[in-house]
Amino acid sequence: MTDPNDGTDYFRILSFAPAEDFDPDSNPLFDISFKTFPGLRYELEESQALGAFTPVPASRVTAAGPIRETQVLLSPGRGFVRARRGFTDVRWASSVIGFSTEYTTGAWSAAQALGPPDTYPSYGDIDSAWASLLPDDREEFLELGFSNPAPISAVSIYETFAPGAVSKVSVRNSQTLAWVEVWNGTAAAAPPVSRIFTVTFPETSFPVDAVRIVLDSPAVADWNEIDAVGILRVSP
Ligand SMILES: [Ca+2]
Ligand SMILES: [Ca+2]
Repeated sequence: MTDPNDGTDYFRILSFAPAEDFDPDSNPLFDISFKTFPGLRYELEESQALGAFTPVPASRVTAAGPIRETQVLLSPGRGFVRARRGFTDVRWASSVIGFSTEYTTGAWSAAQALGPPDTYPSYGDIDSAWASLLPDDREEFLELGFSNPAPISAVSIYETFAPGAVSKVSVRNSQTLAWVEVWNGTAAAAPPVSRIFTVTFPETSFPVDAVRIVLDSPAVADWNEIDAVGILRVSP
């Protein structure tokens, strides 16, 4: 997991080297490996000298996977390449559709999971995050709506107290209102710090207007609190 709010931690060039058949004039081909947060857009730029970079045409860049093994073919005579980061939009939940329980209708209510994070990166039993009524009573769930339905490929869950209980994530097709499970896993207590738990999956073929998060609350002691939920589209 990587933290999109931490500017030092989500875009790392792991290696950068001329490709095997590199030639500065006839084949200025570089192998680049870097790691990005899902949803992060990156652009490669080239220049003849440091200072005047122009974008490398997308047709000359290949990339795959969360750790991207990229090959970039520079224009002849261009000796420098750099990567620039940018975001796809993270969209925050805008309405509560349903929930299993909530601690109160105000503090720790389901509505506390709407909008951008306002608890994270703080950690603790803080009332600006959703908490269930009881700490370890039952399987809990939260259903949140998003405006402007669009295909997505990642859901980021901001867990700000007793993380690790998420056991299932589903998304809703805005056209059919059918729920589709996109991730499941085994709940297990995570270290007691706030975290952004991001699940990624192949981009949906349909626009998404809601996310359902299931928590195996009994499996992770204490209130498993969620501050915010974002949806993203991996790029490019
Ligand atoms: Ca619990
Ligand atoms: Ca919140």
